[in-house]
Amino acid sequence: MTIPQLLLCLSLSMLCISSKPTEKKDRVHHDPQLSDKVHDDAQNFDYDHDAFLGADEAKTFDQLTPEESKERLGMIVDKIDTDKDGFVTEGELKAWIKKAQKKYVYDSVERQWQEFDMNQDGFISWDEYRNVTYGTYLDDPDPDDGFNYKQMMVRDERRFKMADKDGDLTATKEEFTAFLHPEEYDYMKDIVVQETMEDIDKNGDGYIDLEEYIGDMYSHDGDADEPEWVKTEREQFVEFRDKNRDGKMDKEETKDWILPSDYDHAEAEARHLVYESDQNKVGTAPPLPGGAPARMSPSPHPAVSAGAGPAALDFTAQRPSFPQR
Ligand SMILES: *[C@@H]1O[C@H](CO)[C@@H](O)[C@H](O)[C@H]1NC(C)=O
Ligand SMILES: [Ca+2]
Ligand SMILES: [Ca+2]
Ligand SMILES: [Ca+2]
Ligand SMILES: [Ca+2]
Repeated sequence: MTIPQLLLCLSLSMLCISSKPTEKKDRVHHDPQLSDKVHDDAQNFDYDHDAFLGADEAKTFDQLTPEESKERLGMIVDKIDTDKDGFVTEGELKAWIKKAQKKYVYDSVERQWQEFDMNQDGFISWDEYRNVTYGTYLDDPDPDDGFNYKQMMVRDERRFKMADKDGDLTATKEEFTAFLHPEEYDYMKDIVVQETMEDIDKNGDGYIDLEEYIGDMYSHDGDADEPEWVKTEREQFVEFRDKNRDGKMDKEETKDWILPSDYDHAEAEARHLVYESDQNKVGTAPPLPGGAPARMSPSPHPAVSAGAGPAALDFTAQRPSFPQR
């Protein structure tokens, strides 16, 4: 998918949302955006900067003097160049951008970590998590606030055990991240699908039929006529969700729906930045024969000195190499 196609998709999906009279539950897990800015290098490089640094970090760059941002960038380029050969490859760039993209995931785990690691040993045991989350319920197993804590706890325990790769009932930071953000981990995808199916499959037959699918996103509330978007969803179910046309969604079909293999923003952006740096023909090693990876920014940090590297990575000017319009 090209960027214009992507933008078209995005604006179409906005149209859908704004035309919905009732709130629709979104079951689909999307990759987080690299930036909420428009990607148009003819205007500015805000998108590239957000992608490269993460939006928060990019914001702090706006407040730095050119000298300060050069110094900061120098340190960052060092970190991107993981094998320390003085070149930043497309692969290294992609890994870096992915990390920036997932930053909100790691931030949310950091925020919650202290709360659960009661004995501060650097791990979160299932007992710790259960006590913190369900302590009040365990003390008084019969609260009348309408929540089924028992069911929630059983579900959490199942997910915790799935995230706990080595089965010691204790989560490392990585395992706890998989527990809190299972959609980010391949080995957790089955449980994401399972939990979603359990939510929607009201008759418990292990499948999602058309009425269950619609019932999850729309409640009639006595309305005689269904809104247009619900009719569209019915068509979606028949045309796209129920691939083998047996009238219901099985595990695989549900997985395709809620965990679509999205357009890889990180890979596209890495390629774009490398291409951008090749266009400038400054400080770029010629591509090696035999399909060696495209490289950019030979050592020490030419990308950092204003005007001498890929323009998209020049943080020292607002609109680096493009003529003012
Ligand atoms: C959890 O709470 C129970 C009951 O209060 C207590 O006996 C147990 O030691 C607690 N476990 C942890 C890991 O804090
Ligand atoms: Ca602990
Ligand atoms: Ca473990
Ligand atoms: Ca069912
Ligand atoms: Ca089917």
